[in-house]
Amino acid sequence: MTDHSVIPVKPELAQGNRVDAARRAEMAERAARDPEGFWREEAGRIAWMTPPTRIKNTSFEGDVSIKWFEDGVLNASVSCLDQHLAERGDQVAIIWEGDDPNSDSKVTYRELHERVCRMANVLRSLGVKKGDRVTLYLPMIVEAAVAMLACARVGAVHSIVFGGFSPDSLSSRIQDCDSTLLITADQGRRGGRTVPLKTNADEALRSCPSVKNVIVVRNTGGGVPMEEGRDHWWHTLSEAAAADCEPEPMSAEDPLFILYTSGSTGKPKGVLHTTGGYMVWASFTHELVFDYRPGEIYWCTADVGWVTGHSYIVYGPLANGATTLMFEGVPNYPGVDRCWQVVDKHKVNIFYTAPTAIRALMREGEAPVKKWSRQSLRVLGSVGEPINPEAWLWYYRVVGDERCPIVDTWWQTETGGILISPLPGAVDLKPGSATLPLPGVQPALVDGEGQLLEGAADGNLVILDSWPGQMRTVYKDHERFIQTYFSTFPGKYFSGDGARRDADGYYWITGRVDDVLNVSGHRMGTAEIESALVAHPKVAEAAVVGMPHELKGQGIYAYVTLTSGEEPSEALRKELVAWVRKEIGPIASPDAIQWAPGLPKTRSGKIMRRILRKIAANETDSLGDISTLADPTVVEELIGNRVG
Ligand code: 6R9
Repeated sequence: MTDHSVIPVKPELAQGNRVDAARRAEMAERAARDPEGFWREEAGRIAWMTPPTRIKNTSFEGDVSIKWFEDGVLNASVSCLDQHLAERGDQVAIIWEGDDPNSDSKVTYRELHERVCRMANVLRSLGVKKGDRVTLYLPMIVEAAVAMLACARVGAVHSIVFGGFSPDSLSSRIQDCDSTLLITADQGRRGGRTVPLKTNADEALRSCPSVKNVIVVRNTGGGVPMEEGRDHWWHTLSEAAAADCEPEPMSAEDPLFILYTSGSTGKPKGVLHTTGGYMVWASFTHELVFDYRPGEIYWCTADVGWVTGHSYIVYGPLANGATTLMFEGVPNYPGVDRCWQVVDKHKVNIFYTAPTAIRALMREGEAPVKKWSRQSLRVLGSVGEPINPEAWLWYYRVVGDERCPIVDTWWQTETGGILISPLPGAVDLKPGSATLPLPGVQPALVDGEGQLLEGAADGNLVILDSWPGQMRTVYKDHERFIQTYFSTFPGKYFSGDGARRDADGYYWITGRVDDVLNVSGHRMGTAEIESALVAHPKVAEAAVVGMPHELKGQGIYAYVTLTSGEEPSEALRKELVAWVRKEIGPIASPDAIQWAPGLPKTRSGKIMRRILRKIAANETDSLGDISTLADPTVVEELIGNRVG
């Protein structure tokens, strides 16, 4: 099937949708013509202590300044909790499904409110004040959502570090934002294995003098050392705390959270999101893109350590009064039918996952899917990387029985929420395309010189004007924010992605055009992996590129030059893989390491990654011009010793 195949909206399935094609067009037109009026109304979807009168005050020029709803006052936890108590206090807010299929629990809005208030009081009693940074290093347990909302309630800025990251990655993220408090758990559980969170945290904290207190959730009960005066059990503190807590009044532009993400250079950046615009965007997009209807059960399989977990497990769904399912485990444990078993068990209506999971499940065939009814499913979503049409069609045909529209949602940590996606029942689908921008979003394509491209075209994906959920700055480094996103094409936000636009105006994201890899939907900077490798005493130089990978989308291919006197060996290869896992985390494990006595460099000493990418992808008949290399013979040598 070609990518020009269209799957039109099925009118019988679109009945009851909040937004149909006409309404979508009306919204897009209004948002473009009268952004102030449009966003003033949409701001009403969240709870304000003082509603904003100034709506949009943004500039992509010069110093780049982005402010939305700036004179509004609110607290994100009130929008997610207090706002719902009168109408749906006894409705389930979070369904927690454990790694072990026999463990689950349900938390109502009223219970969640109480748990958040208690933890917020605990934070205050430990001296946490508005603006302080709190780092969270937690598994997928209800306490993760409680901790986020408790930070929001007292005005502290949370920084979540994915539980799969190493002690080193954790400590550098704590140091960058000077957190004074860390919340972690004894251990996590994933796919039947335990994750030593507290042990990792202890190791990380040896180089984090700013952290004065550690709150530890007793999760698995696995014994862990507690440091007198520094470490406190979550349950002890929270049982002793009062069950209500005054929310801190926050200005719309006060920070809500920092989330570190990989870029093409240097260490991960602290992406900063503020309160008002982010909350409006999370709520608006969650409702529109998933056509969320009151009473529905919604499941996003992401981890709260990534932005998808922030916006589409916690803030968006809770702001909308949804029932959000939080899953501790992995899609293939204890069996490859786990997702569909959970869908039937909890009658999930909306299911949102990543292409890498779909591809892995697709490989197991249809039987594990067909074993379960999946009758409750109504909308399916995809996020994190381009979805190939084969996987899209399998998802549509096998998982959704051709009944559920698929929303392929393009966005980034930086964008706060979804920017390009079909709306169910309002936009005809094309397998593999993220389709059209949401109302209020102005994407465009530019060529290498920054010239706007019209009509059907292939280019760099930029956004021409601000939307409320946009990141505001890189934490403590506004210059880097301007440099990274607004200097390549001045006056425009550059996403780092390439895209094609077809004759219908549909966007097809082709992937990163910078040195960022997307491995199973996780962003990895090649520079980070390279610096981990060269930190090994036997490595003189390293160059990392992406290679096509059937399941992960992209795999990690590393070229390594050893220090003189060192000999390549299988043992050393294993040692380097283990080293990178330890330095960054398992998600950064190289899939292939090629010993490279020399790397292709220009005369000025720049590594020509274009050539390394071609060799890794086994496309050596199209290397292009190599005449500018200082020593073209290294290329022959590298081709001859390609791995895999
Ligand atoms: C939400 C999230 C962002 C990068 C982004 C792009 C890729 C995300 C995509 C997609 C094609 C989609 N990406 N969604 N590519 N189609 N539907 O994943 O944030 O971790 O910051 O990654 O992921 O390359 O630039 P983040």
